[in-house]
Amino acid sequence: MQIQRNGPGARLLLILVFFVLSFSQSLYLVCAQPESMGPGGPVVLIVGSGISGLAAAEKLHKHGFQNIKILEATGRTGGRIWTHSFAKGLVELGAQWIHGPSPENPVFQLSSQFGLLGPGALLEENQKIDVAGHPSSIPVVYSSSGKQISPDVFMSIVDSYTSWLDKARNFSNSDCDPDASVGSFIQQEIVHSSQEWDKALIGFNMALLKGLLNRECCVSGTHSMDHVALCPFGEYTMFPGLDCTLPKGFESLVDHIKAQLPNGSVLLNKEVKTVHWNGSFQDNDSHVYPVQVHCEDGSTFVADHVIVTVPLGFLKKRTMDFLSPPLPQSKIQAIKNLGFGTNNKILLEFEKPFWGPNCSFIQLVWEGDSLAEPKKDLKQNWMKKLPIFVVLGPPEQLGHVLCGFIAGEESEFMETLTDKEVLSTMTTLLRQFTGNPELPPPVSILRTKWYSQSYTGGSYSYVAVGSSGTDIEILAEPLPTDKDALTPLQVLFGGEATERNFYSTTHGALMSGRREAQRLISRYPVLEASLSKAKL
Ligand code: 6YU
Repeated sequence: MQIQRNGPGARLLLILVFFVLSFSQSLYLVCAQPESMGPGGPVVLIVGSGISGLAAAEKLHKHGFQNIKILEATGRTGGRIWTHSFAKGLVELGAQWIHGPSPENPVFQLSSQFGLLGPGALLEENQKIDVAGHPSSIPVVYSSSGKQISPDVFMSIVDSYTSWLDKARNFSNSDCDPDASVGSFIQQEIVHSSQEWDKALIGFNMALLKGLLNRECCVSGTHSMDHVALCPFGEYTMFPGLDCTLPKGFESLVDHIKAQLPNGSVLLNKEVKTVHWNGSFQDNDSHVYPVQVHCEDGSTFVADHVIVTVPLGFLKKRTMDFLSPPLPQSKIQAIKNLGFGTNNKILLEFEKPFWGPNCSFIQLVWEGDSLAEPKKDLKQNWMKKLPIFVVLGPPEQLGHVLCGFIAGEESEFMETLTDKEVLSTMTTLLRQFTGNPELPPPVSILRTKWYSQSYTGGSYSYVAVGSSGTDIEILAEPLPTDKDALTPLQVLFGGEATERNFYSTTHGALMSGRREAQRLISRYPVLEASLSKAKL
């Protein structure tokens, strides 16, 4: 039968479609809304007040959810965003740069909306620069024999190294050995290329490359690039833009997001011990909820939904007992497979700078270093893993501060030492590399201990050999895992380690929080509808 556009048949069809749609919408509302939904809408608990948890709360609040509480184990909000006083100003203990600050990056968007960016970050030309994750300036390079290495020599090796790293990003799961690592791939490229090197330079070039690989370990937050999976390496996506910092500290962004929430939304010093789900838990008004959260201090909270945003490092320690009933096997395996490593900072304040005004970072090269895994005598050798000092600034506001980065087991060992021991080692190291035995020691030190932080257990996630982007997606799947769109969701998972293309970053964490908020919002169209009505 042919239906004419404006004929009675078409009208009848339209009425029928409208009727079916309205009926299925009402059916959806009845089924999708948990039976226990009390006055004020669904009760949502968020575990963790990092940028992921806060972003989830802010989005839910904006969409009409009124019963939201964030439970935070520590005495502060921000998690791995942590601005601290040091020297004459502020430094970052966690996230330092907005990676790829351009309009697509939600951390950039928010920071710009709140007026938190400096003039450089607001320049359109800076937002367009595509550095593809590589440092954009030329360092001052010192070798362990106290010599300064010519930037040309260093940069020619950097150029080759950068091209191999870019090549490593071009694999996909279909054309690559799943057991291959980024480290082994780069080593192959080095061996291949070294056949053309002047024999006298081979040892020196290897030492330079070892320094670059150690730097890469800091970027990826891993002990060795041999642990980072090759096939999914290119899934990590970078926005354009010249990395920038927040002049009032990264935590100023956290404070602005938090300020959008009603007072009392964040409960500090509330360490969640266990998330009980798939249950029937009553509140004082006899409403029944499927989830109950138990805290270490004995308090309990019932909820329709809980969004867990704790770091992967914490989940690794509590895989088997953080949830009751426990996590499904697929999630347990994903948590085990994915990598979570340590990248620490050693901040040193100097009375006077020994570096020039144009120096933005100092690269160290241990002569005689080879690509092989170094000797395990950590007490003796831990400092050899430190490849780079970034010059922080501006000196007028901060003073003269270097920030050393160190990753892996050596970084975890450094956490066990005293400040005095680390300061003394850094003084010896800098005297050796600058060739100046009289170099005055730093006047103060501050360092991070991300591995020992019980609620973090390291710095950030990476896709380890034996895992893939699919593990990230499995980690992000809500519970129950029943794919039926009408099954009420109980436990949802956010946090940087759940973003397949943007893991390990603040923008990835923020996106993950918004993603999980959206997952809930789309289950409650009635809240959306009443909010829009109220706005009219
Ligand atoms: C970025 C950068 N950056 C340096 C260093 C670190 C990180 N990142 P959170 O942990 O924040 O929140 C969870 C909360 O949960 C927390 O408050 C806990 O206390 C709480 N909690 C835990 N257990 C609990 C319980 N039981 N009960 C209640 N609460 C509980 N990112 O954008 N720029 O410059 C750096 C850097 C030293 C440690 C970084 C950087 C990572 C971000 O800091 C991090 O992803 C987010 O803040 C995490 O937020 P969240 O909310 O998820 O967790 C190819 C390829 C390569 C891939 N790598 C590329 C490199 C990019 C990373 N760059 C890093 C560089 C630096 C310097």
